[in-house]
Amino acid sequence: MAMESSLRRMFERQELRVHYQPQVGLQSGRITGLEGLVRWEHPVGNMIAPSVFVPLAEETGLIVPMGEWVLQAGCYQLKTWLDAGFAPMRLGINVSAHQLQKSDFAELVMQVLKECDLPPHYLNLEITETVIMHNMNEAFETLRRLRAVGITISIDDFGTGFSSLSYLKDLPADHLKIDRAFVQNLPFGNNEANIARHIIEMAHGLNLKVIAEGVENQAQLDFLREAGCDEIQGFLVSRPLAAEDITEILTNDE
Ligand code: G
Ligand code: G
Ligand code: NA
Ligand code: MN
Repeated sequence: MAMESSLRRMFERQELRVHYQPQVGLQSGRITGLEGLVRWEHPVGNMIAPSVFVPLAEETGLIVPMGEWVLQAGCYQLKTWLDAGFAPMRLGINVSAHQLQKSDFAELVMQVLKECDLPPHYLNLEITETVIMHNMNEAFETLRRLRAVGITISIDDFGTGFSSLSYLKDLPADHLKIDRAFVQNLPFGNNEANIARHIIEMAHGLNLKVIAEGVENQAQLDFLREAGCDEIQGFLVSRPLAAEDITEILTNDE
């Protein structure tokens, strides 16, 4: 397939970029973290949507080197921001099933942190519940090793998988990200409002901080604040942006 071969060449051509989307604390109003999101700058000019090429990269296994590249580029970039004197914040990196399954995944992550001279507590790995459920015992073991050195874990897209809630009781994680499907219709729609409120309450009971995804308007923000949500991410704060544009936002956030 044509797209697959050009996907394979993207490394040599250096067509990958990382964009960053801020996460903001609802108490402090400050930026607490940035989620790195891969972008492919195809030579034909337009960016090809990650919703198109990420699934393809997962199918072909290319997600493994791609994910490693994003991790490395993101860690170097965060280190650059920290060295420039911006306030401490986390870097969120998405991890796919293929990556988490590799027996040397934890070592690889620690190696990258070492190369970048980035203390582990700055790194937050975002893992969907579907990926964790895929091979739960081994996934838990890997997550425990990562957390033992100070790396934090977020459960991404919470509520959209087909997993049972039973895995939550022993979950080695720090944050839970409410999927935007549950945020979209807030504060309207009794069901959404109730689900969101109860996810937050349950997460806090499990000692997890809650990040709401896909927050686009003030009414959603007000509801989430009232419900005790810890942090938000979404177009209301900012779209995912190139590093230069994030530098500008960080400068204004001082
Ligand atoms: O940015 P958005 O369109 O940006 O992303 C689309 C999808 O691609 C999301 O589900 C997001 O989690 C996923 N994605 C973006 N960047 C990465 C990445 O670096 N690794 C993995 N595994 N998924 C990513
Ligand atoms: O699967 P994951 O949660 O990593 O995906 C993040 C995706 O959500 C990216 O595609 C990103 O561009 C998108 N996104 C981020 N904020 C918003 C938002 O406020 N509204 C919508 N519709 N999408 C968002
Ligand atoms: Na994510
Ligand atoms: Mn998500």
